[in-house]
Amino acid sequence: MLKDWKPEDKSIDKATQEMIRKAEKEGIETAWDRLKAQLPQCGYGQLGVCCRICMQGPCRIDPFGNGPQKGVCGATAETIVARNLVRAIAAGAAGHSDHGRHVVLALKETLEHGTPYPIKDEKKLKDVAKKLGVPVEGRKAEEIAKDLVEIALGDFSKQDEEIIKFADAYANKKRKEVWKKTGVAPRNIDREIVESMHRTTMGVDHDPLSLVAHGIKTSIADGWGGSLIATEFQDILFGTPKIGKGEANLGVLKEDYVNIVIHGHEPVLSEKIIEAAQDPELIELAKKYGAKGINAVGMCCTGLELLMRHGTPIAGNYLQQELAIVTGAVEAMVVDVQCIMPSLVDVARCFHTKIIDTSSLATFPGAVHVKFDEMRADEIAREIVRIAVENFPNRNKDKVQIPKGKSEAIGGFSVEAILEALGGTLKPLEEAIVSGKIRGVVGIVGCNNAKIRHNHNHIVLTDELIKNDILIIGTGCWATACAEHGIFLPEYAEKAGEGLKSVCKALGIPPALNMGSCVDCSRMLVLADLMARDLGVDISDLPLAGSAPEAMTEKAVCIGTYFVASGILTHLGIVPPTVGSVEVTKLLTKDAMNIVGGAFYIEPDPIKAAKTLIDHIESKRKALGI
Ligand code: CUV
Ligand code: SF4
Repeated sequence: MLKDWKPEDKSIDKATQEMIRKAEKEGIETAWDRLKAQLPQCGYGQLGVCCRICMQGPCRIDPFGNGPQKGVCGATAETIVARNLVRAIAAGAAGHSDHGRHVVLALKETLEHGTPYPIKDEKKLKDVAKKLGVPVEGRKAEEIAKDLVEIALGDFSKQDEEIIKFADAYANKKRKEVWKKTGVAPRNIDREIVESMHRTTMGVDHDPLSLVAHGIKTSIADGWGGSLIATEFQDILFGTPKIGKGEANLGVLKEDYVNIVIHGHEPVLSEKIIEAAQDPELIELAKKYGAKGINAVGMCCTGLELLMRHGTPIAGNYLQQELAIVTGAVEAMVVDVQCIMPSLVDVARCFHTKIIDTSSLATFPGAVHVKFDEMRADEIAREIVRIAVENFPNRNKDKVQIPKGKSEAIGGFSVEAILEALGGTLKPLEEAIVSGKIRGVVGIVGCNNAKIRHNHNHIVLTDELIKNDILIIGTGCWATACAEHGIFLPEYAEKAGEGLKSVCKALGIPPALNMGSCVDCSRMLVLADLMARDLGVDISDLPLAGSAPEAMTEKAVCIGTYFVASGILTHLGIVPPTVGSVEVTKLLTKDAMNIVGGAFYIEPDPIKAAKTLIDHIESKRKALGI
């Protein structure tokens, strides 16, 4: 099937296709080539029935019933699939939550030793404090912040059996009751992740039900804990996003400028790099080397953080990272953690591009290592930008080809910005939903996946839903995809159904709203929770659904799971490695609905998926009597 795998079949985006063609012509290997080399992929792995947890393995279960039905220890397909799933959730939760911890520690450093990260958003600080019951009247920002740091770190370390403080403060009562009744209220973010590893190590938990339940608990610790903490503390330190303009796609790279691409996840790094890129001294230096200036742009989730807060251009999403280098115009790609292909170093070798790794926990062999340290953030950021600038004379002009493709995009839809746009309450939105102008809301998240035509599912699903008067909110690589395809423009409302179109026109907003990076999926939870409180119902009663149409990472598995745990039907556009167990599949796609009010729904075809999500939303409306 992939013998004739053309650039047009790999991505729906013209700029991306152009760079795939350039890579092919120049013999540069990309993710699609490596996927092709992997085919056919292992059937056992695809079903999730392979176990490597102990050294008696690897064990695998024959899905057709002819070969072995148990591993050496006696584990069945049900146990093996459930264990693999829980480990994926734990890894995803770890990624988001460790990121959250880093932000809290940055604020702690600021309070104790004065880092170059002052508190930028005192209003947000006070809002978060009020939610958590921290007194604010007559207190200095630093005092309030100190209490918040303590509570957040407590959620990573407390040893009692009570629900973590952030989930307790942010989730509505009805939702918390569901969690308590089911025994999935998380007690400590780190502890749930550790317990996931403990339960799934050789010879511990073998019951798919209790395993999946603990996976759900761990995911809640992420969505209503680690990720939420990341978002809230980032807003406090770097400012809460406001509605504003930006640009997206490979075309944001500039031929005559020093191009720096900032790729990864944690704004603690990217915030400082874009500051340093505006340093007059470094701009002078760039000019001395014959460039017109410095062009710092984002990539993947850290790019979304910058786009949300500063309108910084974003060069692309996950599957475009290698292609940014293929333009031949990138002086440096600066990376920290998560979703960064180790192959970047190989692609960079075909050009003058320097890959600079900065996180003490992520080293890329062959990269330049400039490890980041909050205390010396300004100095290190300048050093990184200087490396890029000094690399400009090494650029080979003959190898440069920057695709024209880019689009403008409105973003910055934090919950606060949405409320402000609506005049302080969600009422106008809720009224539009009750009146039926907007039928419901779908939150779309997550990744690209080399197995899925790049951006295809994101765009087709979004188009189909807005046509049916469903407002879309979302984050991650979905957001970049929409930004690239012009969906985040108010005029795109023309493509929406009559009802949604009229609401968008009245408010001057696009029919799909960019809420930020992956950790900002917590913003969607907060929004859904606010709506539930206003209407006096639980999140599971609302006409909502979720989707990860091009899911790829373990983080996406975790996000999907906490959407389900929050009472939301969640679509997956790729068949997850859980289908090797009938029981686990039934648990996730059916039984969960009766237990937590949400479930997974698997459908690779985005048009079919849209239909099911619409039907689900209509059934929720009916139950609400609207
Ligand atoms: Ni954190 S997790 S591929 S960059 S959204 Fe994009 Fe987003 Fe998935 Fe990664
Ligand atoms: Fe095999 Fe059991 Fe060891 Fe897994 S834990 S590798 S199924 S013996």
